[in-house]
Amino acid sequence: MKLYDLDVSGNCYKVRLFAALTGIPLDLVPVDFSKDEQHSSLFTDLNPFQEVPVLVDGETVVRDSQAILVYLACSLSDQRW
Ligand SMILES: N[C@@H](CCC(=O)N[C@@H](CS)C(=O)NCC(=O)O)C(=O)O
Repeated sequence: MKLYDLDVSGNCYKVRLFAALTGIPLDLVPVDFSKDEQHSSLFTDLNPFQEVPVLVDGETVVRDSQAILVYLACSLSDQRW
């Protein structure tokens, strides 16, 4: 799973923390806000809200930290939503 991430973001941090505590490996993809990457067309295609975090798991894209936490929790018990 890929996490589009900003290191100083609390919303990203809670996702990284949950994944670390539960042993879910994440490939971190830094989004460089100093270069305005969150507004680039590449990132906007992924998340029209132009915000991090974004989780990509195959075809599934989750665009909100709370939703990502639920998604990861469900993946632990193999539930699908
Ligand atoms: N509801 C969103 C809010 C995410 C959010 O506010 N992300 C901030 C960073 S913490 C962001 O990407 N802001 C975009 C900007 O400042 O251009 C979530 O919890 O995932």
